[in-house]
Amino acid sequence: MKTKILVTGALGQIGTELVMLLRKIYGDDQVVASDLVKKDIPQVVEAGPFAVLDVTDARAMAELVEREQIQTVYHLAAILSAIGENQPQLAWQVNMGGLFNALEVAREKKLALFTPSSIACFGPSTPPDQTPQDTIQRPNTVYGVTKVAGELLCDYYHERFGVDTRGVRLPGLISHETLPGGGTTDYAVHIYYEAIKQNRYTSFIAEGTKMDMMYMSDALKAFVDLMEADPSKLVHRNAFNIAAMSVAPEDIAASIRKFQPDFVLDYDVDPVRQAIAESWPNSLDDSAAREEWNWQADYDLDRMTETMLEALRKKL
Ligand code: NAD
Ligand code: AKB
Repeated sequence: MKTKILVTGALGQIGTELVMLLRKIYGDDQVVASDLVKKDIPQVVEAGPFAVLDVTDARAMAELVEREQIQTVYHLAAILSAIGENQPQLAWQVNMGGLFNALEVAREKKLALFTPSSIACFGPSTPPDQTPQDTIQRPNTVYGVTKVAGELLCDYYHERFGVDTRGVRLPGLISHETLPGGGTTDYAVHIYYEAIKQNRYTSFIAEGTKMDMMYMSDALKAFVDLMEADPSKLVHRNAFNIAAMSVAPEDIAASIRKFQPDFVLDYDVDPVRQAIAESWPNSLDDSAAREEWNWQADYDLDRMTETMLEALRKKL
C-alpha cells in the first residue's frame, strides 16, 4: 500500500483507533488525521499531523491531499443510522457528498481509497441468516441507502476510472477507546460501560434481537489487511461481508455475568432503533472475504467481554 495516508472522520469511534494503528505501522508523520472540528483527543491530534476538514468541501479536500502529498485515503466521515433517521438530509449530504468528493480526488490524483459499508446496506427483504455476499439489498433507512449507493459508486469508480477502491461491510463495532457516534448497535458498547459503572444496563434494543457485532481490533485488522491484499485476488473489492459474532442483548449480558455474576439487564425499547435493528440481518456469511484475502476474526464474544471489562475497569 502507498503509505502517505489521510484519514477522514478521524476523531470518531473507528478513526481514533485506526489513526493510532496506522501510525504504529507506517510512522507518525505518514498519517494525516482529519475531522470536521478539532477535539481534545491528544493521542490523535497531537501525536501526528492533524487537519480540520469538512468532507463536503471538495476544494478543501483536494487542497489537503495536494499539500500533504496523500497517496491513500481511509474515508470514515459519515452520519450513522440513528442520527441519520433524525437528520436524513444531513446524512445524504455527508455520506454521499463526502464519498463523492473523496472518489473524485482519488480519481484525479490516482489515490487508493478505503471506505466502510455496513450491515445497514441490507434491509427487511434480505435473507437474514448467514446473509450471502451477493444478495437482495433494499434497506429502509437513509443511512442504509447511502451505504448501498456508496458500495455501487466505489465499484463504478474502480471499473470506469481504475481507482483502487476497497471496503468491507462492518458489523456493529465494540470498543473502549472512543464512544460510538449515534448508531443502532451502540447499545452493545454502552452495556459494557454501564456494567462497570453500575453493574446494570437498560437496553434500548429488545431481547432476542440478533445483530452481527465485532471487536474493534478485528475490524482494524480487516482495514489494513484488505488494503495490503493482492488486488489480482479481489473479486468483490468494495463490500466484503466480514463477521465475528451474532449476538442479542441477553447474549452479551450472559457473557458479562461470567465475570460479574450479579450483572442486571432490563429493557426500555426505543421503537426507532428497534425497527432499524429488525431490518438488519442476524448474521453474515463472510466466506468471500475468507477466500479472497484470508479474513478471519480473532475475538469471540467471551474474549471480547473479558477485554472490554478489563480495559473499562482501568479507564473508568
Ligand atoms: P463516528 O460517528 O464515531 O465518527 C464519524 C466521524 O465523522 C465523527 O468524528 C464526525 O465528527 C465526522 N464527521 C461528520 N460529518 C463530517 C464532515 N462533514 N466532515 C468531516 N468529518 C465529519 O463513526 P464511526 O463509527 O467511526 O464510523 C466510521 C465509518 O464506519 C462510517 O462510514 C460508518 O458508517 C462506518 N461503520 C461504522 C460502524 C460502527 O459500528 N462504528 C459499523 C458499520 C459501519
Ligand atoms: C450503526 O448502528 O449505525 C452502525 C452500523 C452497524 O453501521 N454501528
